[in-house]
Amino acid sequence: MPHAAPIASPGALSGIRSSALARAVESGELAAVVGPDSPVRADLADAAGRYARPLQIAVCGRPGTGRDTVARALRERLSVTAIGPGEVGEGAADADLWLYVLSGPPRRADHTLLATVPRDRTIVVLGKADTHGLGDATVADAVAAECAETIGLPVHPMSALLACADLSDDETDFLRGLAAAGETMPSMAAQFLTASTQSAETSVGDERTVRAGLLRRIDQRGIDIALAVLAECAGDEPTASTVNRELHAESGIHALVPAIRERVEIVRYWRLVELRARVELLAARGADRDVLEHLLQIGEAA
Ligand SMILES: Nc1nc2c(ncn2[C@@H]2O[C@H](COP(=O)(O)OP(=O)(O)O)[C@@H](O)[C@H]2O)c(=O)[nH]1
Ligand SMILES: [Mg+2]
Repeated sequence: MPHAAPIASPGALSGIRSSALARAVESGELAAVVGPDSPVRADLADAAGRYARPLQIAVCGRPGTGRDTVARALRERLSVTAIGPGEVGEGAADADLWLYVLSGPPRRADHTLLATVPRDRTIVVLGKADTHGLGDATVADAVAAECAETIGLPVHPMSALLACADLSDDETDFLRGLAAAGETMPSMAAQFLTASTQSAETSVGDERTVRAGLLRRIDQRGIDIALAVLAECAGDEPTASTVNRELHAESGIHALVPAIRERVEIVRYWRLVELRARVELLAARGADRDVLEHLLQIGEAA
């Protein structure tokens, strides 16, 4: 009986996807191909569980580019399992996709790191896009296009800080007051800190502290967007959740959804390759060998 290699050749790529193994695991019947008392039943159930685990994305890039914030944004906005540099551990080996964070035109270290991740499963973002050209998103688009040209992969501008925005009602009320007074975000961040006319106590604490907190949490562009939203809708009192939603929408994170979807088939392929390797090991042990080898056959009619 022909035995497939653990890593399928390109020719086997379509075969592996329509194999008896793929059908069994995707219909939830993998463990049931053997009897209830089979010594491999628990191993098959375990392998099926692993095959169906949630999509896992490893976030990488040079330190300081915003990797931890990107990982948090992926978890909070897209509900995927994301591993940032702070969480690297046993989970990193299970990555399905890699998300590489650039901070600008790639440097030598970026090229070196990018060469270590699988190109067909890597999505590249220009992080902290909000810091490129305050108030003019086309600047980040242009930088991202330049990066894409250099590395030969699409580059998505993204502001993870905005994707993670979680302004409170009090902070929103404070910003609403500024918008009503006609205040706009100055081009120098320090001027926002000192813009307070009086060092008044606000409902959220000392005004300077509140302003510093807002800069840290959503930065200049976030404040700029929030002030614009609050000024525009002065009549119908937008809530914190309205402002947060606008900040999330402006962050660019939603553009990653199609980029992730496009790679679902390749992720499925690599998971099947891993599953085959496990089933091959089980078959080699001998119990229920015929059943397992039948599963491993490639190119059978569905
Ligand atoms: N303006 C802005 N700052 C960000 C963004 N993402 C991260 N930062 C800030 O950059 C610093 C480093 O972030 P971190 O996620 O820990 O980067 P890491 O060292 O690559 O993990 C922190 O002060 C973040 O608040 C972003 O999208 N925009
Ligand atoms: Mg960090």
